[in-house]
Amino acid sequence: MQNHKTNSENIKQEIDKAQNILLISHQKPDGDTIGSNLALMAYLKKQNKNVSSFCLHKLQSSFDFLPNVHLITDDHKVFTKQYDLVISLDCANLEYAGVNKLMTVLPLGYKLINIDHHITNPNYGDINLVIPESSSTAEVLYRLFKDWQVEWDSDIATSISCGMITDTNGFTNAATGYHCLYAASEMVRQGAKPHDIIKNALHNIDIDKLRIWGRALERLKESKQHDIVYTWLSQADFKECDVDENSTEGIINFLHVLKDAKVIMILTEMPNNLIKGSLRTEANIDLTKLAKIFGGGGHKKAAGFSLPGRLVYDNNKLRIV
Ligand SMILES: [Mn+2]
Repeated sequence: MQNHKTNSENIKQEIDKAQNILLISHQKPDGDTIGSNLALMAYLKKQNKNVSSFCLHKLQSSFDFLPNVHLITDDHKVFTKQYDLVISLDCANLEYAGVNKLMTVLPLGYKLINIDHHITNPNYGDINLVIPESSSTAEVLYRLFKDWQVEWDSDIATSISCGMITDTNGFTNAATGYHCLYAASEMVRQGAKPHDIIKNALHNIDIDKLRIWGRALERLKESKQHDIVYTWLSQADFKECDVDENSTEGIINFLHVLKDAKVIMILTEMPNNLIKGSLRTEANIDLTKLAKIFGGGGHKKAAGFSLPGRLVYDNNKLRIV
């Protein structure tokens, strides 16, 4: 069991001592890992620290509205420099973050601080602040900043809000608790504009993408026997709608609007003769057990797997061949 207050003080002490600091966001970045990174960067810059900030993948343009987002780089060279501190944000582990190999290049002598909210986080840092009850890493950071009595500004408030809003899907998922909403209201007081953040970071789907969502929606099938609602998308769909497989992100979260669906599944044909399965539930079911049958894994409420093959639908039946 971590003592948050002690960890919070330890982190503050390490930051006070450090001059050169590297911040790390996870690959395939979302609004939480980016918002947390930028909020901490803004604070560190105010303390006159030299800050480098890394994410393996280029950021989507939907994050362009965030203050100083251009300072996050995907240039591997940042790993050749000497740091006093390396701080990972929203990274359940370093492999998931996409940096485990790059970290081996880092000159030794740094301390690793791990700030996160994933329950699966194995506390891989020298100092760990992992709060699974938090809606987002941004909310963990909010608590830190409260402990440190940080002077808020609208840039910090916007970045923290972005993390909380995106990880709770606009304050709609089960992680949206009292602490999250309290923090969110204070961030609005400090200059964050929730409507702008939602508009930029969540309501940003273009027409081609929505068309492929439409295909997935019109094919929805229900298996009463297995308590599952499912749909699928083929390579032909992606070609015809002129989008790639990433455009399916978001469909499965949208399907939470379904009444009485215990398990939701989307099967997606990938280009390399693989079929990707995504599973979600809001019921008290452990989806990792289902995913494991197909060699996959994940979280209780969100899991996935990959299978070789192609999807064929005929005679009202979906088959993998
Ligand atoms: Mn997160």
